[in-house]
Amino acid sequence: MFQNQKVSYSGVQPSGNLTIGNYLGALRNFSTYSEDYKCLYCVVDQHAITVRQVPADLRRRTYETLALYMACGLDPEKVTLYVQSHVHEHTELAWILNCFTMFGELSRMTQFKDKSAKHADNINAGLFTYPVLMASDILLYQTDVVPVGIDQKQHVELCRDIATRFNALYPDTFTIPEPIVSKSGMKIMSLSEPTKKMSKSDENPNAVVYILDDKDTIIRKFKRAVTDSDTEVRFAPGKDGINNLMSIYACFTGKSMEEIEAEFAGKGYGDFKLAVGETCADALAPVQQRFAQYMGDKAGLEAQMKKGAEEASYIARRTLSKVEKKLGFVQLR
Ligand code: AQP
Repeated sequence: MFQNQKVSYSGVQPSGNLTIGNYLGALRNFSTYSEDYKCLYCVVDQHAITVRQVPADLRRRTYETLALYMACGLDPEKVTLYVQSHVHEHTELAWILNCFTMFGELSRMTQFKDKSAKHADNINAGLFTYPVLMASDILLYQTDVVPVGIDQKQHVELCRDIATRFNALYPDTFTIPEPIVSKSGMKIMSLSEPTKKMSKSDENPNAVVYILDDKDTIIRKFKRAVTDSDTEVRFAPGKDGINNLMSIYACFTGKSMEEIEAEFAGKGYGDFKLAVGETCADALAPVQQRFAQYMGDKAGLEAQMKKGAEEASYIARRTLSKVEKKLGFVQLR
């Protein structure tokens, strides 16, 4: 579709303040594809309403997420950055794909199980069909690669199954996408419950390091991170807290676990936690500076949203029209 250029697609929900899990698992890796791929990165606001949102917060975070994309190095002149609800083809294709997705498949999704346990008073149909909307996001753009954190790999695999099923009935409709999990493959865990994923919607702010936290806050949060009664900085089974901190340090420094163990040999957890906090804060400082500049220009962000939506719509329309034609919908000219 893009003169033989491959397509990279991903999205982030504006469902809370973005965390270092979102940064290390996804955002930081998006710019890797800017040179060789046609890239589209979306602020997936329609996914966010599967759990209740305060409208003013959702609106503010939609701007912030777009600004963070740019602050993380995505140049809107080279990549398409847009907001999901601005391109109506996402929900239109999602309806069609719902009819090609099995109840049993959706019931097996880990995120659905986790989120329905967390929001037992609001297990809505959107939460259940979330992966179908995500499949629609990806397939609309004939995507080749989807850079995601490991927690989202299952959804991309379901998307592949849906596309393969559709293609078997209506050949050559969708490109089958490949999930790309960053080399470290890390799932960043909560600082207070290190067996649980670090999530932007966590109610405990001390469990989460936000991309926009200031240096003192970041250092304080790492100092308070739950570890164990051992004192040696060592990556080992059962040491979930320290393993998580070592993974975070490894992601920011590029060091191996052996190198980290050697660096902190003979030093205690206190020194290590301080180093993790300082390294993380220093790495995020330039992102925060650029973010502040972009947020200072709301009109500029809106212009980007408009440009991105136009670029995305053009491609989305072509795929949706191809799908509708194959299904036998009457197309009026
Ligand atoms: N803890 C994490 N470790 C590694 N990667 C992560 N991602 C999220 N958390 C971690 C990756 O960030 C991208 C955007 O995620 P999302 O906004 O689509 O939703 P999510 O995966 O549900 O992220 P959150 O932070 O947990 O949001 P809430 O709390 O709203 O559910 C994805 O590529 C994801 O893999």
